[in-house]
This record gives sequence, C-alpha cells and structure tokens, in this order.
Amino acid sequence: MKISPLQLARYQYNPKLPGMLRNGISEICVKNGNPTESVADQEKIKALFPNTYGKNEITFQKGANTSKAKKQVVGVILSGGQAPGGHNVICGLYDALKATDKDNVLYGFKGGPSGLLEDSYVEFDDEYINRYRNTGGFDIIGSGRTKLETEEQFAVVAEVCKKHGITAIVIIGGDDSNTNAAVLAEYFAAHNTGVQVIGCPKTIDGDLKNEDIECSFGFDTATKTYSEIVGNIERDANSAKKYWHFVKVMGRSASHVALETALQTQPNICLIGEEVAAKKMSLAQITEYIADSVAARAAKGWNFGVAIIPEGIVEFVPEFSVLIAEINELLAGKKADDFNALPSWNDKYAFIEAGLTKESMAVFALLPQSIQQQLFLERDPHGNVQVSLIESEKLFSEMVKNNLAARKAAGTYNGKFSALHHFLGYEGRCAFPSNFDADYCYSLGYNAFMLIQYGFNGYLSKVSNLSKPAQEWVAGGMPITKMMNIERRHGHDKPVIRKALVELEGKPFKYFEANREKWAVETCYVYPGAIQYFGPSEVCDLTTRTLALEKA
Ligand code: FBP
Repeated sequence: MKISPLQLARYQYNPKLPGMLRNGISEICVKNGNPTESVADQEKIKALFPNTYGKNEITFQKGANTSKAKKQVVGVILSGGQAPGGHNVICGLYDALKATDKDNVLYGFKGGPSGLLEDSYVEFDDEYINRYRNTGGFDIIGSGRTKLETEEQFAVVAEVCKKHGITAIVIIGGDDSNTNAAVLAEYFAAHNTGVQVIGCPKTIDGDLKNEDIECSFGFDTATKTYSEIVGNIERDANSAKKYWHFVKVMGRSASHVALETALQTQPNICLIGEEVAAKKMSLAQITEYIADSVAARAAKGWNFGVAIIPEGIVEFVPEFSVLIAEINELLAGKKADDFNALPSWNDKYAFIEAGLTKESMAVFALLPQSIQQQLFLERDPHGNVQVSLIESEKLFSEMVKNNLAARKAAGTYNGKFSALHHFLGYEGRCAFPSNFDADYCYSLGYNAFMLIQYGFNGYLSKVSNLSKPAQEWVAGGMPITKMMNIERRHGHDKPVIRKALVELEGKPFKYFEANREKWAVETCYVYPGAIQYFGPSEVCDLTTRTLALEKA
C-alpha cells in the first residue's frame, strides 16, 4: 500500500493527553463527584434504569492506582456516520489497555453494531493499530447504523461476550448509539453478566453535547474542512464577482455545523434551522431574506455572494414539515404503488393535488419541479421522504431567482443572478483529524479504558475544559443516564439522550446574530485555509469558534 508523506508524518504525531493522565497508569486514581440525576423525567428514567441510575460523576487525578488487577478483554465498535478521530479513540484505548497489562486483549467488531451480533471481529496488535494512528476514517473496522436496542439482540451480544470472555464493550457513537449503550449497560447489570459498557461521544453534527460534554469528536475537523472550502469559494466569488454560491453543509438535524462554518468564514447568508423554527418562518420569508441581500449587494455592483444552507433546514420550516407529514400519509402502505403506477408527472401531480390539504398544496406548488419530484422519489425503507436528500441549496436558489425576477418586473432590482451549488458533507467526515481531534479522541479512548479498569458501567468517557491547552483538560466519566429524558419516538415514550440543538440564547448564535446584517451586504469574508498539522500552536491547536465563544 502506498502511503502519502503527510500520513507518514502523522504516524509520528504523539497525541496530547490531559495532564492528569500523563503520569502513567499506576499513577491514576478516581476522585468521586456527586450522585447524578437525569436532565428530566427523573422518576421514569430511574425506574427504567434501576441498576445504573444515579451513580456518581467521577474525575481522574494523580494518585496511586487502586483498581483491581484483572485481565481485561475489551470489544469496541464504531457506530453511525464517520467522524475524524475515530481511529485515535481505538488507539488510545489500545495503548492504555496494553500499558496496564500486555496480556489484555482488544477486539474490534466489524461494520458497526452488527459486527457484535454476527460475531465478526479482529484482534488488534501493535502492527494493526500503528497503521491507523492519527488517520481519518473508520476503515480500521468499519461502521454501521444497525441499532442495538432489543432484548433479543442484547441476549446475542451477551452470548458473544461470554464466548470471548469479554469484560467490557466500548461503543463509539452519537446520541442514539449512546442511548443504546445505556440500555445495554442496564441489561448487563440486571443479568449479572459482569460485562461493562462505556460510551464515547462521536458525531460531526455537534449535537451530542450538554453541560458535561463540551463537544462531540469530529466536529472540529469537519467544520475546519468545510470552512476551508467555503473560504476558498468566497475568495473565488470575490475574484470572479459573477456568481452566488449556495452551499449546503451536513448536519442531519441541528445547524451547529452551518453556524460554526459561518463563524469561521463570515458569508453573506447562513440559515439556522432552529431560528427558522422559533420564528416560524415560511419558505417565502426565507426567500425574501436571501433576496434582500442579493439585491442590496447588486445595488453596489456586487452580483456575487455566498449562502450557507444547513442540511436539516427544511424540517425546521413549519409549513414544510406539515407538507412532508402529509406526503408520508399520502403514500402510506399500498398507496405508494398506486402512485408509482401513474404514467406521467401530470397524472401524479393530479393525484397529489387531490390528496394534500389546500395549505400544503400551496406550499408544494411554490417548489421548483425538481424538488417536487424529489419529494416523491426518494423514500427511506419505511416509505418516508428522505429529508436529508432534498437539494435545499437548489430549492432556495431557485426560489430566490423567481423572487428577483418579480423584483425586476417591479423595477426594484436590476442586477444579475447566477447561482452555483455545492454540498459539503462527506468531504469532511474522514479528513485527517486536526490536532485537537487527534488529542481529544486519543484521550477519550485512553480514558475509556481507565473507566473500565475501575469497574464503571453505563458511563460516557468525558474529557472537558477543552478550550484550554490539553495539559489542563479534565478526564473522567459521567453516567449516561444523566443526559436522558423521555421523548415520543414512533408512537412510544422512550428514554433517550436529549439532542442538543443550536441555542438561540447561546453566545455562538448571539455573535452571529450581532454581525450578520453587516456580512449580508458588505464583503467581510474570512479565509481560514487548510487545517495545519505542523507549526505554531496558535495555528495548529485552534479549537472551534463555537467552543471558544461558549467558554469565553
Ligand atoms: P452521525 O450522527 O451518525 O454521526 O452521522 C451524521 C451524518 O454525517 C449527518 O451529518 C448526515 O446527515 C448523515 O450522517 C449521513 O448519513 P449516511 O452516512 O448514512 O449517508
């Protein structure tokens, strides 16, 4: 296999651990914190997690290691979408496990949670691990989106653990995967299996965070990658002065990625889904807002600009989510076959018109035909519209174009509008982890092993104080149940980790809000450039603007 010079150089990078984990395994002890409560619905969560609820938060500190000597056989899985740094979580876990006892074993279950169910695994050794140090991607063992949530599945996992003598499972995943980690931990405790479960907070979307988890890993690298590209596009726009670029950025639901990218690059427009929902903005209002910026800039002779559109935006537009719900209903069960059998788009359009309410039909009629068709073509396995596949960057640019045509007819706009479209998602999920993510992830993995060694179950590996240099980071653990509440999912009340949306009262949004009017009409672009891995710390160890503002 040919290895790039950068990858070769990154193999040599030594990730930084929090100061308290730097003295060697024999010098790490536990400091007990307070007992915990779930963020809401305490009685219900307590009843559902009788064995794992209410445990103490803990931090590690320098002191004699008092954990019981025990051979550890640990299984690890990667769950859900890729996020830069996942390999380093496994490397940190492996290094701590082997530093404790070279006879300890680490298995990697392949392809995500399904690897555990199918008993498909590899046993890591130095040679295997060394090939993946400080690299992006999840290809070390692969990932998957199978959900581990039923008693039958847990029983299979318990059997697999018994077969291999597994003492602990580490689940590296987002809010859903860590919710399932908590349920699995409770199952193991209730069945006296002796197997522990530890979670690690992963997702580029940045929506697994709270007062304890300052950010999920991968968010830093992914947003730096998107910001580099948006900055390059801004510079091109400002050089050519003839295009408006509509850039959709990933983030299935929350708009953290869009907001962070905007804070780094100062585009003319950035939509924030949470604000759209809070203000109940209609498609027409959003369109008007963007068109105002286009027109104001055109009046200065600037027929160019950059607009960032978060992937999850359409679900936040109230009239659009009603429309989607109606379409799901319209095509439920066999009705989808009747629809698909119709010979032409005109026939299909008539079917839609007859099935939607007047209000939703009015919204539907506003959409460009390509988007109308997407709403009926792209379905998930349950038959629902796949909202994340809707090309919202094209939706908004088309609607802005129509709006500007009307302004032109009314004599209030006399510019040129030529739009280009981009979708930034997969480009960022497997980038070489930034120094921040390389350090953070390695620390999460190393710390996860310390939690295992000290016998904790149903805990999330927690590393905090992240806006400070790594030496000052604080390592410890938090019961996953602390982050849970009850939510309605698929018609049932379920205990889940609360998803963190962009807070409209939070400092990152407030900063953006205070500046965006100026950014909309002037040209205030910032060009962040590529992630730097070697060089001065103020360039290479930068955290996100979101984290810096939140902790300011
Ligand atoms: P996770 O929440 O599993 O980390 O994944 C997030 C994400 O990258 C979203 O931003 C995006 O909408 C989705 O995954 C894409 O999923 P897929 O990889 O299945 O196309």
